[in-house]
Amino acid sequence: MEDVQSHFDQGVLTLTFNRPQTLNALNSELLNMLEKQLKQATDSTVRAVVLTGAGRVFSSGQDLGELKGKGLDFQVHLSRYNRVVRLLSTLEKPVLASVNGVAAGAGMSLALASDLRIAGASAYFVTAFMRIGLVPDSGMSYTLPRLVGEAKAMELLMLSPKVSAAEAHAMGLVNRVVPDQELVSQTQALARQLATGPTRAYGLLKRALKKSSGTSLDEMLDYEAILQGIAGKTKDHRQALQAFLEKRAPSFRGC
Ligand code: T3D
Repeated sequence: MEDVQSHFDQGVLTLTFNRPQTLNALNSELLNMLEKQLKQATDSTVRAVVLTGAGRVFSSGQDLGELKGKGLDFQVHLSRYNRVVRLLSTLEKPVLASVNGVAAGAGMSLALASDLRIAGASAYFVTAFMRIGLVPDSGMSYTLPRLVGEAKAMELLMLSPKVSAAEAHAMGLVNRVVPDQELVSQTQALARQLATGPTRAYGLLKRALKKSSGTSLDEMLDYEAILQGIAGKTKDHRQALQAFLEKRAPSFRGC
């Protein structure tokens, strides 16, 4: 069985971490495969990506057996995570993390590097790094404070508490919490909604929000104008405008 299962349907590419015997712990092979799948997700037929986990959890984070067993070179190993996180962040289409069970350590990092998070009601998050004497990596020291604020991020990273789906929702860590038995159907419904949206504009939106966190309003106004110049030339924009004027629903094609 593949460490990352891939399923494509109606514009939605679903990538499922598939090492359930270790609670989908992330090892080198899985990360290499994930990187390959995410590169393929740049294909224009893919208009939304879902990340999820097989079995009872999303991911337990770094495979601790691999960490101990092989005496991994941290720099080499982290570069695998970093390539994956950069791909998630720069992929110009929506990425949705569907969190079942638990997202721990670098598993949580991958959920946070996604654009939206939907969680089952019994799911929980645990930063986990400090529990094994490591600092946050795979982007978590960047994404977590931006989602929940610096004080809360410090608490979650220092103390590594279990954060329930409801708590995660209240602090802005997840966008939606749904009954466990509806997680798959509601994830796919949301992903299909995104896959029928204005893909180019979503990609530009990602660029805008990424840039906004490290820039001034003045610079952002100029950058918005550049992005709008691109969005304004898309077929999706032109037909949506026409649809509005004709009082009908737009039909986006992602170009
Ligand atoms: O190079 C680098 O930079 C390293 C990068 C590090 C980034 C990180 O991700 S650091 C954080 C690593 N993750 C953890 O520390 C979490 C470890 N796991 C847990 O704390 C717990 O397993 C969970 C809270 C996730 C779930 O608990 P529970 O009670 O539901 O399950 P369990 O019984 O603990 O685990 C079930 C099995 O999965 C068990 O194996 P067994 O006994 O049935 O054969 C357990 O050993 C295995 N497992 C769970 N997590 C991992 C794992 N095996 C390998 N790696 C894991 N991360």
